[in-house]
Amino acid sequence: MSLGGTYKYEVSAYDLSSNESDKSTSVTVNVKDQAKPSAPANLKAKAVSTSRVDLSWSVSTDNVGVIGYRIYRNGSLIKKVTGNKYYDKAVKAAKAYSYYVKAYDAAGNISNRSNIVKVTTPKSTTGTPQGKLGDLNSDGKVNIFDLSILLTRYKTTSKLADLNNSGKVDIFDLSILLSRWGS
Ligand SMILES: [Ca+2]
Ligand SMILES: [Ca+2]
Ligand SMILES: [Ca+2]
Repeated sequence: MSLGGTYKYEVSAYDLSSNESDKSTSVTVNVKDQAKPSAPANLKAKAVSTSRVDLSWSVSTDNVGVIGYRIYRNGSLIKKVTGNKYYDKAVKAAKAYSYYVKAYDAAGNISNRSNIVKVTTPKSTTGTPQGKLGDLNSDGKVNIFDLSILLTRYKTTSKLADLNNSGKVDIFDLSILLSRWGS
């Protein structure tokens, strides 16, 4: 018997002439669900940003019913969920992570683990200038137009042309722009 639940048994006896006896008093037996769910399959992980990995998998089956899933990151349980997806927002940029998932039922039986997936989050772009250094008009190239913009801001505190973040636009910024000329 693999199904968990409560079962009631009664016993009666027959003789050779098929006379049936009175039934015995009934006996009720609680059978604990001891069958674990199937392992979740097709686990997929995708790093959608520097701080988020999206997980999804195929649902497990169980003789009684799957209650939820346990999610493991780098071998440690990080979360229990009821559905078959999870967005891990506690990851850091430029790090490698491995994940697997296990299903569990109401009786506390835990499945074997799913396939293991490995994912690396992208590098953080925080703190670096948007676009190409020296491309002040953001047209994809460093050329005369950017030089013109820099020169109109020369000796000012314009952040746009202060390529080395020194607080003012001067010969050093001009030098950086010229070194990137044509790129
Ligand atoms: Ca079960
Ligand atoms: Ca430009
Ligand atoms: Ca500067």
